[in-house]
Amino acid sequence: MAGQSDYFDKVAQTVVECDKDACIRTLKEGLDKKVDPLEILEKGLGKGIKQVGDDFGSGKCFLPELIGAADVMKEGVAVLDEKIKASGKTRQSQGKIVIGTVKGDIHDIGKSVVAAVLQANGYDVVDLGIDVEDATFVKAAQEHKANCVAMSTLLTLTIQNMGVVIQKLKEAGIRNQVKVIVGGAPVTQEFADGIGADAFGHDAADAVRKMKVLLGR
Ligand code: B1M
Repeated sequence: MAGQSDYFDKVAQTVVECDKDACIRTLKEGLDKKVDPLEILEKGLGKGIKQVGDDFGSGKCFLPELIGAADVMKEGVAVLDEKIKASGKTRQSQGKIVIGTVKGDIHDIGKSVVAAVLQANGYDVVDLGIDVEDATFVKAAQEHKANCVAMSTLLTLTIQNMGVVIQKLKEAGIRNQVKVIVGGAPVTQEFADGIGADAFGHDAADAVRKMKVLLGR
């Protein structure tokens, strides 16, 4: 598609303006022209929501705008999600992952993107949702015989809950049976090392790269 960067800017602008109809219309235009859905997500929708987040952080916009933009982003992700999942070529399962946003945190867009991209890459993904209790991660890992527990958070306030889950996995005696990967805006490699996680994913594509190394497949 000619002028892809203009196209991504146009997608981003629909999020900034909280214009759901324009967003869906613009996404469909791109998909019809075979623009990569993951690129639309990261360079278009992602850019728009980041702009709104920065404006919110600096007091240029307020919670209603943040909520409105997040709604548009979610609708947009749902349109792209199907295409991203369908792009998975692998049939044989590469492993089972339970994923969720940790207790106290209701941000679900990034976690859902990571889940969709892992699924597209052949992993069986059990999405526990948002505000997930520590014990729920442990129970789900046991019930689903998961190979990996994946945790997301966007809040500095809740980041420590990732370490708590790792502690609970140890107490349940299953820490050596499951790998742990963590990610989300405030999470760093240093933090992941500090709490004893096996890996840190910078973004969805990085999460897949790390997962391949972790599960050796
Ligand atoms: Co909130 N919010 N928010 N928010 N929000 C942030 C995170 C914030 C940085 C905004 C700001 O102040 N500039 C700030 C956090 C500050 C901090 O703690 N450091 C913040 C705040 C303060 C809050 C509230 C407390 C606001 C309030 O109520 N006063 C509140 C939280 C309530 C709670 O959770 N208890 C709140 C609420 C909300 C909304 C509900 C309005 C909405 C979320 C809607 C939803 O998710 N359904 C929202 C949004 C949209 C944002 C921003 C603008 C965007 C987040 C997003 O969806 N990004 C965000 C600012 C920002 O990020 N610039 C902000 C797009 C998404 C694709 O990216 O989630 O980063 P992201 O995921 C990426 C990577 O991080 C990574 O891969 C993903 C794909 O590339 N990744 C992983 C994520 N998880 C991973 C896991 C992995 C690997 C990679 O392995 C397991």
